Amino acid sequence: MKETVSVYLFLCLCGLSSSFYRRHFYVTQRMQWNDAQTYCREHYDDLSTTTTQELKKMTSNPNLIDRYVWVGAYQNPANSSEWFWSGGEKQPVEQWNPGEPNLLDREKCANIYKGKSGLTNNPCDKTLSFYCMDYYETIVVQESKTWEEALDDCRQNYVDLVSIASERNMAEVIKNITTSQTAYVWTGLRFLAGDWFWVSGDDIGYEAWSVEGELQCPTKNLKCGALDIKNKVWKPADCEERLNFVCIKN
Ligand SMILES: [Ca+2]
Repeated sequence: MKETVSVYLFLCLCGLSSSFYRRHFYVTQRMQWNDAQTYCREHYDDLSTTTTQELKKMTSNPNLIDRYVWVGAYQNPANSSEWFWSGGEKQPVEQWNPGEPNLLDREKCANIYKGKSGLTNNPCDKTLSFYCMDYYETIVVQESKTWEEALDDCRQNYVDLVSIASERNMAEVIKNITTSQTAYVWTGLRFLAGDWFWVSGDDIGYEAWSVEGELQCPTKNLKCGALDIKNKVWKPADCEERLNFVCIKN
């Protein structure tokens, strides 16, 4: 039997409201919008809600097999000019591509358009591949471990070591970090083969290095990234140091 292929794409860089991150999964099986929603709710949290920033990444995913790909927005049955996300929030009008949404009496579900950064609408019974999402929260683990041990712990008991890939992620982590017993905590930041990267696969776009922080080539022992809680900056640290750490969890 052919299995549905879900391609892990990226960890959302935009903590949504109070305390979560989200991650999108591209599902290549083609379904009508309603069936896609059911599928996502069974296997993930929901059909994807996206910000404008996420839309850019999702529409430029080179693995898209369709020009149109379902996401979670649908027309309010009681008001054809109003659209909601599957999760319940209102979908902002500025996310539509020019000229969309059109044909409001029959195109009641929303999709992204490969290569363009906005949404278009289509009839809900069209069968398309789609994006599902999972939500995550952050958790501070009050055990002091080396970076490798922390990584193992997060991956075994939660999802992964945290990425702090935007200002909002930073605010999110800082807000929830009050329980740490150490002044620095491990993050998923690692230096290997000449570059710093997030172990979860996120891009290093946003940066928050301490002044002495971003050394082009860190000295031998400072190849793991810790978060300095008080100063809200990243700092290269000895991977063997024992620190509390932050994981993302479902
Ligand atoms: Ca349309």
